[in-house]
Amino acid sequence: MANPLVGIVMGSKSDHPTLQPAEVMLAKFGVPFETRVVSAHRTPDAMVSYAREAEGRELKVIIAAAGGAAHLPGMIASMTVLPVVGVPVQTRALSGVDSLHSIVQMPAGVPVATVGIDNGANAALLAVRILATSKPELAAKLHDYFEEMKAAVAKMNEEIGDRGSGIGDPIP
Ligand code: RP5
Repeated sequence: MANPLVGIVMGSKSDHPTLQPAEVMLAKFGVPFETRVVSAHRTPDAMVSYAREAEGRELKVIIAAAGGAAHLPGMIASMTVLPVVGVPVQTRALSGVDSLHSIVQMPAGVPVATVGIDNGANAALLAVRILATSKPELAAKLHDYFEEMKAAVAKMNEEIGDRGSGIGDPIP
């Protein structure tokens, strides 16, 4: 695989289901990435090394997912100038609102672009958009993706059809 442009990191392997759609999306756009477990609390030294080395390794965007006391995205953003996209992971106790509040409430000066709870796909799409500002081929693929979404919605409307005669029936 080519040198990764996007670093995907997560606080635990248990976060991977949230990030799997991010991997699928990056692969769809042909963006090379790497995936690592880097815990802010269990392996703080590894987190510091990862964040400090990321720019020199020519990563361009970091996607960081964490749940609960989700410090990983913010701590990484405090140690690199690369854009960091935070993904709040849904938790059992507090449904991921804890993760969301922890990731989104960064102090002025250290931004983390935060997507919705468990929305790994949007994290990848935001990373692709960032990369596309300097890669016209990715911008072209994003335009194609818009067309795909448009076609998907048109198909939904075809399936719904004319509801005038079937009000109350379930949509097939
Ligand atoms: C966080 O604690 C991780 O990001 C994960 O979401 C959560 C639980 O981790 P495990 O106990 O499943 O390893 O640091």
